[in-house]
Amino acid sequence: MNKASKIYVAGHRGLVGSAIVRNLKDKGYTNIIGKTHKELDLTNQLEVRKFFKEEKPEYVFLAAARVGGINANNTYPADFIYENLEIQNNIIKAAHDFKVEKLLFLGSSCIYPKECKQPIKEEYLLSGYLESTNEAYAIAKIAGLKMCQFFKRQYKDNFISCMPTNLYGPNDNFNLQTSHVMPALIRKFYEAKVKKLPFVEVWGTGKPLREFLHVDDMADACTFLMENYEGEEHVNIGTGKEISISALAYMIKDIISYEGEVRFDKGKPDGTMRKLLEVKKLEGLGWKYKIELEQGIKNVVEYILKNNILSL
Ligand code: GFB
Repeated sequence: MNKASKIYVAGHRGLVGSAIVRNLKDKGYTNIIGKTHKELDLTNQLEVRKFFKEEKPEYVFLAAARVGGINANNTYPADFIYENLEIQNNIIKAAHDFKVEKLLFLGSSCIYPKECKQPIKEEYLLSGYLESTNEAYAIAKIAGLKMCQFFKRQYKDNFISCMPTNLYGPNDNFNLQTSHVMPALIRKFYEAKVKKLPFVEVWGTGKPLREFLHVDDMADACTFLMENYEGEEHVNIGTGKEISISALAYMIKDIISYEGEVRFDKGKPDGTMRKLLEVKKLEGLGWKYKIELEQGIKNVVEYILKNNILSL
């Protein structure tokens, strides 16, 4: 990839895609293209083919996806499997037909089995049953990474995949019904502080462990892989560190200086109890995360206040 290469970031306005665009610009890449959902419906095969034929991108970051937290995944499994398969099938096949130099497909750590040995090595994929709350999304993502592998194997396409852990950062979804835990808890604690509410409700038992990576680190790893990795196997992206949902809640409570109570709603699902990625492969290639969790959360809080994201 050289600095003038034409790079298409699919999903350039989302949490992940927007971070990749920022990272590419910071590194001096000048020819980055993106299309909004209105301009290009990625579930429409004809539109996607027309776009690739006309624009002829040389590099593709496939960061467009239907995503959401545990509740959204659990409530809309048909939409999650269908839309994600459509988006990735259309882009990967068009990238093949219109001779894209290299493509990076982004998945998620939920592709691994529910009862997986920890920390999770890349090779543990498909070694057991999936977590039911996000099975639809995980199956679509597994299909995407396998598709990249098989196009590489059969046609020698330079298509690679990475599997980031739970992400957070600017441009996240702060809708409490569909978001992931990090933006949800930041919103809940902030609202509770402003509205002087007596308690904040945290879903589940608080016992599940999660690994969180700031999206700017993830984007840096994606550019790094695009520049340096050509293997058939996908690569985990994470910190190698985990925290319980309960400890995360108290960390956010402290950062926001909320004085009320924390309550756990055990009627809500915990999801998988643990999904810590092993990141030795990525570290062996020469990349490591930089942003520590507490600092990353402070950055997000600053960002929402500065941009009035929650508009309370
Ligand atoms: O981030 P999250 O929605 O998704 O939830 P997953 C993580 C944990 O936080 C679960 C708990 O144990 C939730 O029950 N939690 C506590 C909350 N309070 C809240 C809250 O207010 N909102 C939310 N959303 N959670 C997703 C998958 O799994 O992770 C996707 O569904 C994807 O497929 C993504 O892989 C990265 O970590 O459980």
